[in-house]
Amino acid sequence: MTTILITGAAGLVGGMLRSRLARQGRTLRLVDVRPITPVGPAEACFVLDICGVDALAEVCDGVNAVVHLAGIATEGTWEDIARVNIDGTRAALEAARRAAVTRVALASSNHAVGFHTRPADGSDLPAGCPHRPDTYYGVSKATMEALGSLYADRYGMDVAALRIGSCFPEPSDVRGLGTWLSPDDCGRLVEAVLGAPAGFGYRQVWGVSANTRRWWSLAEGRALGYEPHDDAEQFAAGIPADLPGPDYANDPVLSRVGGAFCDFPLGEPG
Ligand code: 15L
Repeated sequence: MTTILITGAAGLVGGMLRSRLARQGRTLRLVDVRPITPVGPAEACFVLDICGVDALAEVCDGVNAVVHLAGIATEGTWEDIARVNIDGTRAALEAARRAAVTRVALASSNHAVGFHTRPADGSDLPAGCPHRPDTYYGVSKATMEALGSLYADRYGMDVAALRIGSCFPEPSDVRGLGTWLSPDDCGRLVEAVLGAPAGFGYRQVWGVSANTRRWWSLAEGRALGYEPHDDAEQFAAGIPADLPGPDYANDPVLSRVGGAFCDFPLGEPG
């Protein structure tokens, strides 16, 4: 893959991915509403509204894959979420299609399925579990997945929806010890999607590291070639709330996929 377009490249995950997707002979096209400076020698920045399909399709010309990260990253008003996250995802997929780009990675979120709880038998929650969004934000990610499935079925595109957990430099709380996606594993996951053999259609995978306390399945990611290396447990000693021992079955934050998002007031920007 020699030319990759990243939408929302000025955001947190975009910033972590740029260096991790850099390869000899590869160019990154960085799209955002905010200008990005500085850019590297193998990067080009395009300041665009994510809902502008025509301009986006022009920037997609000659691209091998789109990594769609653009969007509001937490709860917001319905109007904002609908425009930026839902219209924006439709625009990214439609622009890719018009430019004959056949591979797209979508930054979905655990909040598309936030009301699922830990399986009582201790098994991993599959990435194919039905939508149970916890917020308007979660609805936008469920819709993102539906749009990805639509474009894969209609146009034969390969679209992977990455149900990202907590992608930060380090986990910050007990929940994060299970839900963390390390920046390096995030790079590995996207690279796996870019390198998977053509024709995989639509896939949903969890974006999570090989955490000791993980309870989301890695099977679907591994089937695409993702092999995580990191484990949040290395940070456990620095997380004080880990004492005297978390109640994973009953604590409302720890027992549900979406944690505290399940109790966020709907439509109130976080
Ligand atoms: C998300 O989808 C958010 O974008 C991120 O900020 C975190 O809150 C994360 O989920 C999480 O669940 O930890």
